[in-house]
Amino acid sequence: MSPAALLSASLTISLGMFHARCFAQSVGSVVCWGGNVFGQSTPPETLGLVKQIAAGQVHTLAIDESDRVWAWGSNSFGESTVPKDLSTAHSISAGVNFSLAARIDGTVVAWGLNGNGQCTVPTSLRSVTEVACGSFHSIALRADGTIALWGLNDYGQCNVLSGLGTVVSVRGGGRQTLTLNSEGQLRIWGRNSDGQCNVPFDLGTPSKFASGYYHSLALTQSGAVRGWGWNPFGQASPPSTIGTAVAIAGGYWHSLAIRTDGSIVAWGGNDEGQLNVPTGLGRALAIAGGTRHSVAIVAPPCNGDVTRNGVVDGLDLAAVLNAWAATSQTEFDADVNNDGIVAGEDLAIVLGDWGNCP
Ligand SMILES: [Ca+2]
Ligand SMILES: [Ca+2]
Repeated sequence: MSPAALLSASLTISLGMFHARCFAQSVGSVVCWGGNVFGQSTPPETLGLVKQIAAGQVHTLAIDESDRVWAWGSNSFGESTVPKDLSTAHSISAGVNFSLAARIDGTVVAWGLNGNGQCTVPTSLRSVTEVACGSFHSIALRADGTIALWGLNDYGQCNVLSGLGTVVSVRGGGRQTLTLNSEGQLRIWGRNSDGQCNVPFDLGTPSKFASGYYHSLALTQSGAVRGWGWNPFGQASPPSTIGTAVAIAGGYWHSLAIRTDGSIVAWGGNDEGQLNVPTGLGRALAIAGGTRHSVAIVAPPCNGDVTRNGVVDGLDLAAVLNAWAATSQTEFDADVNNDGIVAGEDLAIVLGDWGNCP
């Protein structure tokens, strides 16, 4: 079959297929922007692909594809010195000059500033599936849906409320603790200076939730971003230009979302460039907000293998052509060279790789 005929056949086969395709891929490269006074936006050069990120006040954490924990940025309190007894982790979080990690075995390690006991992990704590940092307090979710809280408790943020139900996910804010339970109920407690604990009555069951310093964010089942709480820079007012989102994150006074096409939207305060999303990033997989910096995991270049099935063939060509013809010019990995548009260059890359296929 000639390349042209193959292409034609593939186009027919792939119509609809490309759009229905769902990447299982979850690792990518770390990209940081905004505040970098402490090097919090400069990942180590040796850092490879990562699967999880966390942004603290002025430091940043990542779990790489081998489950190892990395840290960079401010190290005034040792918050960027990963403990030697932490080999692998499945959950990380970063607060103000301290860090938390849940090891694969379910134990928790904390390091950095311990002025409020935020790094004094309860000795009996086991079976932890997720950790979250507030600014000065720590949150751990156990496999049985219960939570443990320790550290600064000036607004009751470390009091385990009754009636939380079976918790499935946790987050920390400036002085707030956030939990989502198996019934889809979001609970927020601690400091409520700006209404950040007042979950909107019409929110329904959020699919995702996040906290800024004194503002809160949620993603509805239909992908709409909601915000409430402290709002001097509009950080709690998601712009209508977001459309449908798949991920959200809060910083000190800025907020971030990933659209369905993998592009990033940032809003709120921009005093250190935390809203200046680099152009041509490619498809974002995860996002995190530090005090004045932003962190994303971006899908690695796919070269010509747009469908990421290990083979460069007519389906990859078809995927590029489909996206090229579509209104959205940045759809998925058809933007092979990650420059923000799907164009002839992307097609040329696929054709070049096709020629190199065994
Ligand atoms: Ca392919
Ligand atoms: Ca391109």
